[in-house]
Amino acid sequence: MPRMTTADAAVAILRREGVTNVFGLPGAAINPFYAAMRRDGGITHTLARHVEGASHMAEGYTRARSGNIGVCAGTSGPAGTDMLTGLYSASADSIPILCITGQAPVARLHKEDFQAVDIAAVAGPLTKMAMTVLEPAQVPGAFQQAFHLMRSGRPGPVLIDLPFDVQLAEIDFDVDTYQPLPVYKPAASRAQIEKALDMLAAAEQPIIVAGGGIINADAAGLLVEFAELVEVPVVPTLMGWGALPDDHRLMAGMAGLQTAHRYGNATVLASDFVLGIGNRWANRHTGGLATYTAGRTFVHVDIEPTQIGRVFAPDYGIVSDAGAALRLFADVARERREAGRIASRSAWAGECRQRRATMQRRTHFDNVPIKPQRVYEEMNRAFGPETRYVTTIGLSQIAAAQFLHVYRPRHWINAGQAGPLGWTTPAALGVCRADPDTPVVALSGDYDFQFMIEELAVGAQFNLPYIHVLVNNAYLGLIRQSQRGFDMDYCVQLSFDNVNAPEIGGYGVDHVKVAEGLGCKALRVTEQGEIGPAFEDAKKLMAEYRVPVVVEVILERVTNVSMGTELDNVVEFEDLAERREDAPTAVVAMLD
Ligand SMILES: Cc1ncc(C[n+]2csc(CCOP(=O)(O)OP(=O)(O)O)c2C)c(N)n1
Ligand SMILES: [Mg+2]
Repeated sequence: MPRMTTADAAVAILRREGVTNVFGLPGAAINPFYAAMRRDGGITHTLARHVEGASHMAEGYTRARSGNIGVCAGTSGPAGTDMLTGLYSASADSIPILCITGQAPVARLHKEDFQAVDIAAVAGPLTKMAMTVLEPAQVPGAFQQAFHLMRSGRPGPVLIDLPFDVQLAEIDFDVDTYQPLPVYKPAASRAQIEKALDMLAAAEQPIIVAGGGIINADAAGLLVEFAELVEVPVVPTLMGWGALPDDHRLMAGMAGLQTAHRYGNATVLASDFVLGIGNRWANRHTGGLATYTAGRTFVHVDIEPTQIGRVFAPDYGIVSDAGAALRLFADVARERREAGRIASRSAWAGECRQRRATMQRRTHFDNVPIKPQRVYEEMNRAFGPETRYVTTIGLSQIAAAQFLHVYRPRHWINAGQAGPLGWTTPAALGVCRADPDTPVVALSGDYDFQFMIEELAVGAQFNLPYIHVLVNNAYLGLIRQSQRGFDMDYCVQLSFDNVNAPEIGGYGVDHVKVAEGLGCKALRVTEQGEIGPAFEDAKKLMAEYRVPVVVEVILERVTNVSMGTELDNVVEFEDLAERREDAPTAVVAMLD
């Protein structure tokens, strides 16, 4: 039997489970694992500048490509605690990542050793398994179980904590006969699908709410097929956006309090039946439940049994992987269609399209300083359907969801539930690592950008080119807007007179200089006519230098973005589109 250190066994298992990339930052307590990676030679390591960044890179890496599992690694103590935010954001969005930490030697764990923290206990609620491996012979099993758990049922992260002496201990381990454990994914039965389709058939105005579970299951094609067979409009959730192309005739718009369209909310409110697949009734999607559920019948399909009924009791629940359910939904719907048993929905689907054609928000403003809406209009012009967008939270993210277009699954990469500031830059770098051939456009507000700005150096060092659109209002904009309810503007200003950059007129940080200092290229625009040309210049710079290129757009300081507390009372702050020229890049323009 081959004899090796547990660290060598761990790396061998990573390879057998398909891992080719690790994002991390070494420290003394994880050096044996790094030594094993070095001996193996088959893993590309990306050195983060902050360990939290490594965890978000791992998330971006997973989210970009089906089957990927991002791995982040760090030393004992603060490295593990730094990565907690990545574990939270991954678990909240059902994203598998593996976090590997070093730890103090077993015999000293209880002695308040240098950088010894009980990371497994701390990470417990954020993971599907968090384990400090105390017995060397358990290491292979811990890794095998980690991959099984990350891929089974509702996907999510795992943390494995390896004491220093455990990493160095030798065990007998045969890599050649190692096998990943089978993955557990519940599947709907035919009787369940028939029943759900009967309920749908009884409805007059049905919709499908398509969640991120469909993207996790790689089932976007099946969703489109099923929706077309039953001719039912689709409302994607924020995590499901891209499962149905934005220019599809059954795309009814997103619904919710913030990241939503006016026509999406109106269609949900006009519906009488909702088939939710792989979604979790997020509160930013539903708003108040009384409004959301009144007069509607609900069927909920989810891979995790305890998700059914968590937010409200559906009329009928099915425990199933979204892909397995959609395959059967499509099969049964096809049979019914061929038997002439599917009623035409063209009147209702046409009504939803009509709402889309008439309920657009205005994007075409010529103001200087620039209004944010105009930036998204220019992004729609400059970036094609192949673009992968990456963003996290803020007015910038909310407006992006209202105005940008997404045409493919995994092309809207967003920390939907956790919304951790600083996520965008490292997540975008992880996306670039996962798929260097697809153009990546990240979007940040000024504060999200500053939060983990050091990670730009990682993009410069490892030649991970992407375009980072930075919309600068010199404000914690979303919080400024939410403070209107408290009648205050308190601790949300990011503006100051920069003694080194008087030319930026009180907007505070000179992002161009910082980005350049970190090895990236950067452009700043202040007038709307410069935005489009700057995006074209950025594409050229990216191709020439192979580094991240920042395009900073100086915005007007205060723009309130549409939002509310109920689907039927989202407040509009700007003029609505009345003519085609008011929203020239709205997808509806391409529909008719
Ligand atoms: C770690 C963390 N702290 C606080 C928040 C709350 N928060 C959400 S958006 C936001 C302001 C973001 O400002 P900016 O990135 O400039 O975006 P803007 O809203 O101005 O577009 C804050 C503080 C958060 N999401 N994450
Ligand atoms: Mg801001």
